[in-house]
Amino acid sequence: MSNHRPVLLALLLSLASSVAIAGEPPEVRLVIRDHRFVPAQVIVPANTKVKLIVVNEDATPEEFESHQLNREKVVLGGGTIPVYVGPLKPGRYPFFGDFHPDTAQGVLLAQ
Ligand SMILES: [Cu+2]
Repeated sequence: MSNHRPVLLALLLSLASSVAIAGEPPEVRLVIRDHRFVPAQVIVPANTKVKLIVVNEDATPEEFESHQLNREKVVLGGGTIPVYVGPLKPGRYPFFGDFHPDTAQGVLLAQ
């Protein structure tokens, strides 16, 4: 039976790669408006890579930042950036706008 091993390995590899190709990360839209996140609470699937699409409707730059998510990324006024997060364990992951932390506060819920 040992001569079947290469076939089995090839089959497993092709399965793994087809899953990766089919698995486009789900996209979740997050808007910055008047130096606040809209919505302020974002629900994403746990244990899955997620693409946050951060849209800054303000004229001024903002920085999406989260210590728990280990992310820090500037989005220019009127700009849009992708922020990939996860796979995350179920839980709460606060984030904030580092340029307007008094108002720009949010939390990502992975569930
Ligand atoms: Cu920062």
